[in-house]
Amino acid sequence: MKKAPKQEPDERLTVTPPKKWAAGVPAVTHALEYSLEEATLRTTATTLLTMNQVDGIDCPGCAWSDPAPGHRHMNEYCENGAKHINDEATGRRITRDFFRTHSVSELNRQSDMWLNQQGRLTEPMIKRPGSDYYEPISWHDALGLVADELKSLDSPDEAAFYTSGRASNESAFVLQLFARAFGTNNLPDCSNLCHETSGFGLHETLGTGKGTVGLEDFYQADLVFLVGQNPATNHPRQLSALEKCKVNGGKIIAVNTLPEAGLFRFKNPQQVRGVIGNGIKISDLFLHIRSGGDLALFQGVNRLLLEAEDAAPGTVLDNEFISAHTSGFEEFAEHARGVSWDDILTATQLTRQRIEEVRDYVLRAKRVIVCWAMGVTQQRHGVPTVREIVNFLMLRGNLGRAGAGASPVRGHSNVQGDRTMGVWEQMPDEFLDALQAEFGFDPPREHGVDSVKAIKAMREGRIKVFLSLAGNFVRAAPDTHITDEAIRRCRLTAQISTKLSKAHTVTGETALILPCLGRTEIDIQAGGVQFVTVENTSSEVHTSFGKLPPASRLLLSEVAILCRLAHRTLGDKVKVPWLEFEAEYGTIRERVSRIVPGFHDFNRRVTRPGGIKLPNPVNEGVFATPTGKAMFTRNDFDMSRAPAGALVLQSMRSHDQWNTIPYTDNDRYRGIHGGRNIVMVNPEDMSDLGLTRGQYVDIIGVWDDDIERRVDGFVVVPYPTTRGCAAAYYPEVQPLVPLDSVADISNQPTSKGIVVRLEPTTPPPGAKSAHFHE
Ligand SMILES: Nc1nc2c(c(=O)[nH]1)N[C@H]1C(S)=C(S)[C@@H](COP(=O)(O)OP(=O)(O)OC[C@H]3O[C@@H](n4cnc5c(=O)[nH]c(N)nc54)[C@H](O)[C@@H]3O)O[C@H]1N2
Ligand SMILES: Nc1nc2c(c(=O)[nH]1)N[C@H]1C(S)=C(S)[C@@H](COP(=O)(O)OP(=O)(O)OC[C@H]3O[C@@H](n4cnc5c(=O)[nH]c(N)nc54)[C@H](O)[C@@H]3O)O[C@H]1N2
Ligand code: SF4
Ligand SMILES: [Mo]
Repeated sequence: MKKAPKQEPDERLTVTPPKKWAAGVPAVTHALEYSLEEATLRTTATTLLTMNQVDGIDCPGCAWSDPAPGHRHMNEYCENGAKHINDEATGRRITRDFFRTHSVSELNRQSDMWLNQQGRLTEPMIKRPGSDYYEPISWHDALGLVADELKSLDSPDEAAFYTSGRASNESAFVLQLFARAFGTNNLPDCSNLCHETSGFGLHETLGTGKGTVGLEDFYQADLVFLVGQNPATNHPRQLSALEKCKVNGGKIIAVNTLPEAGLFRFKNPQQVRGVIGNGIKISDLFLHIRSGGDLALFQGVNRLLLEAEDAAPGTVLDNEFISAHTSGFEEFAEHARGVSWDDILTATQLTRQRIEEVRDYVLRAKRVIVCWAMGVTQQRHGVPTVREIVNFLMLRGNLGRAGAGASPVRGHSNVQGDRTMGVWEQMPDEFLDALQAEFGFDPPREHGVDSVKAIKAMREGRIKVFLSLAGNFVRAAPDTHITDEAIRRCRLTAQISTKLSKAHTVTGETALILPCLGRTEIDIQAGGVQFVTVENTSSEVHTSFGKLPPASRLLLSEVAILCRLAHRTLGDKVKVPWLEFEAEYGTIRERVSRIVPGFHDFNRRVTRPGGIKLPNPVNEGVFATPTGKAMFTRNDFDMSRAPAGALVLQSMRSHDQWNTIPYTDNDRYRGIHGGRNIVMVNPEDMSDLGLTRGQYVDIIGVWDDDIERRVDGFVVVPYPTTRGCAAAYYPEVQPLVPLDSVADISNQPTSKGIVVRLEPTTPPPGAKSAHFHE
């Protein structure tokens, strides 16, 4: 068994210029370095060679799609996928001795990275009221205790059930079934913090919340937009798809507040030219946009397209598509024609010439895809931005045909599947009716709480039991101090987890750690060896088979934990065969096949190579909107400004982390090594604000209430971010995101649009000195 690494903090924070290309040979070396630090050579070989293969382990990283069976590379994974999988397959273990020597409050003071590095959780633990230590507890007693707490509540709505997107379809389905059979729709999830905005924007306009493109579409596209997305770090194999697009003659436009490495050049380590050559140029046009300026950009482009049509009628717009499949065009067009250029240029900080160049690329392209991620969704006006992107696509009929469409690139490997399985606080009546018909109970109809509302309800004492299926809610959610206080007010918190995190150190009066199998591990139940299923960003549902022996013999699968808990809580009150579900997951899929559209014959179809491709109604010309057509919308963009002396801060991921969990404190592509408490500022803003490079500052939130939001001791790093826009890492700056600062309509926290001031400070005790290399 591997011991936890001794922490040897790097004395130096080193800053080198950002990289201009991504991947290549260093990516392979870095992946192996991290893997071997965590796991043995044999384990690494097992995980990596079966990763993303038919009958293999689905990568627990992002939701990017696999090529069709027969077209997969022997190494069908990226540097970061290798890190994610071996972070789970680590040889390190946390035993009961660990919890005897480390109190909960002491663990709470450790860094996110340190907690994760301690290894896999191995047995159920309880922190009892008044105690500051976790102690062992049997599964029987642990689940009995949760069941008793749930049964003692005055109303089922006093409980909330959080899900993070690594949970499988099977466990997600069981969780939502349990919550609804218990009587609540309180199903907050990580999607509320991630692509909720996309779901709303797409649903309103197209009648479906999902993306409309598959991997093959990228190969055929003439033009791909990458808006507010950092593929080299967060969806690395997307670069292979973009490479194919380029080789086939496609063009790429990147829109970002930062010049991210992978937006410029990609050296594909799976190809000879990537290993020895200069790789391939990715972006043909880079738009260095102001934070939150994307809506104005697409309005500008739409206005130019309308004007081009006026100048040469019948040559620019797809009038056939517009009249057959859309509604609201006239109102939209009238509005778009009236948008002022001054406003567009101020909101985007781009020149008109730049936006005209975009128009020219668009006019030359028959097939256009727009990809976006957190740079769009975690903004106040994210929903209208997504709607405006849809307007843009519809103008030239770039929907429902090959090589074109909308691509909200999903984060977690099964975040989309969890929603498909019913993990949403607002599931539509058709889904609830189907549950009712299948299981005979009456699911609650009133919407439940999302993540932000859950925090408010816990804070006000309205939610008393918080159960989490995967994830790290206290670090993923905004306004850390408020969220922590809310969780601490709960009577019971219970975490179904693979690894230790802050989620186990910020607890209710009673807290439980319920350790579970990860996706890499062999899952044997009474009915034999089980597999689970997941859905990727292209709506393909496929299997994932665990390959490694479990990290501890005391682990249960997520499905087993949830089924036993449901059985203990509900007994025979509802006619759900929980124990049959636990014994054989095929019986869960059988039910799903009768409840969720597109899943007929689920068990048989999902085991075919490549799995099931779920139909997207948009691609069949069906729009489930009030008009039965795709809807053009009129949107107004955000002209609000940070007050003088303030900056708009985005909180983003480094190259070496998985969401709330940093693996190391390096961010290779951005040239940051040995530290995460840094804030990237445009050199001209630095001189305006009188800041020097390497200087220490506190970051202070600017928000209209009387709460002070501050993080201390961050090093200023000059960086080519857009003027007025700064950048720092998530979750370190999480305390700065106000709970009430949410996107209109979707209620998603605005983690990319945080208004802050930087206040010079003296270096904290033991501070690292920063070294800058040109
Ligand atoms: N290695 C790794 N992979 C991951 C994850 C991880 O943590 N680590 N997380 C997974 C998850 S859950 C998700 S949701 C995805 C997230 O994938 P991304 O959305 O790529 O992740 P972020 O780091 O949040 O980066 C957002 C990008 O938006 C840019 N940006 C910020 N504000 C704006 C803006 O106003 N306009 C524009 N145009 N750009 C802007 C930032 O500079 C950055 O490049 O990644 C998934 N994959
Ligand atoms: N400021 C700011 N906040 C953000 C974001 C941002 O960009 N900026 N991004 C948001 C986004 S996009 C997302 S998706 C959320 C992420 O929020 P979450 O999904 O809640 O967080 P993760 O960090 O992915 O959760 C990691 C934990 O999941 C557990 N885990 C891992 N694998 C498994 C498994 O197989 N089973 C079980 N049961 N547990 C497992 C481990 O214990 C690990 O510690 O954060 C959001 N918060
Ligand atoms: S691109 Fe995403 S799914 Fe593919 S190997 Fe990398 S992290 Fe895993
Ligand atoms: Mo996400």
